Amino acid sequence: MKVKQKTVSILSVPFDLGAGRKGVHLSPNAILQAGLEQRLADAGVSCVLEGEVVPPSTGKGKQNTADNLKNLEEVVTVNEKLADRVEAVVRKGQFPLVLGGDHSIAIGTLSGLTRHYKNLGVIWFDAHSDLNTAETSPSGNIHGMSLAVGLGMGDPRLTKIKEGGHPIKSKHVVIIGARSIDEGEKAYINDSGVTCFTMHDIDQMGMEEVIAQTLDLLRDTTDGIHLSFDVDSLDPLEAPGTGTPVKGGVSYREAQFALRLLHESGLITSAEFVEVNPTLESDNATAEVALEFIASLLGEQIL
Ligand code: Z70
Ligand code: MN
Ligand code: MN
Ligand code: MN
Repeated sequence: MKVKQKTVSILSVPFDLGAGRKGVHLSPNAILQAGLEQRLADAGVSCVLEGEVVPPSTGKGKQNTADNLKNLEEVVTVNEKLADRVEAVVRKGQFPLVLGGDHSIAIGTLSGLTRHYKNLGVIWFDAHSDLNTAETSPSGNIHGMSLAVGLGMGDPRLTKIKEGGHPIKSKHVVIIGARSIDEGEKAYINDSGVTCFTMHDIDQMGMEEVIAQTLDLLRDTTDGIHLSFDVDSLDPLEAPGTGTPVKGGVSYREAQFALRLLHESGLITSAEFVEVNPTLESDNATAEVALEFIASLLGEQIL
């Protein structure tokens, strides 16, 4: 049976001030120029372009580095705007598809979603766990803190964006693909009830079982599931255009399999794709990989 799909609303967030390297702001256009709209149309998915969440002008920045929160003001501003936009899309009954930008924009996406979903599940594909706070972060880059903020931890100027939203519970968060986890993050994962399938777990269990266990955990306990997909979860040999590559990642095929299984589950209610940096490669390969995954998640069939 073919279930009528929701209209997909595409929000572009050309923002890179949460990351340590410039260039990831070019990602939304790179993915759109790779042919996203046409691909979705061909797959029978109706979509609307919601345009850009315009980030504040760059240039100031760095003045908050004393708090180990780089570009804090800009991160707060863009995420407040994004949260309102995501909330509006959900209220219209549409499926928010957010194109980052660096992963700090998950702060706004999660904030907007939790104003609607009372028990949001989160699947976080990433080489990292993004569970730092200013106290534990080795870099001060807020893209390494966004999942922590989603869970209510960190500087109040960041966590207040979620005010009015229902708290995300740690037992409803599943990280997949992690292989670079800082000491403070390890302590949190071990104490908190967050589920983390590391690369070792994927090697041992296989991606099919990882996704099955993820969905078993979230299916009956959540009222919506957000997929936050950081392309650095992939092996850098297959997705080199990203700012913080870590070797030994998820293969293209494993990720495709995962995204098709997530589509088949019918449980995913929103998604974001982040950390494609077109300046770090001469072709558009990593944006094209992101496009393939978006198409699979939204139901494109091989045959
Ligand atoms: C490190 C930090 C990170 C993405 C790098 C790295 C975090 N744990 N996230 N690239 N996407 O600085 O917090
Ligand atoms: Mn608001
Ligand atoms: Mn990330
Ligand atoms: Mn990452």
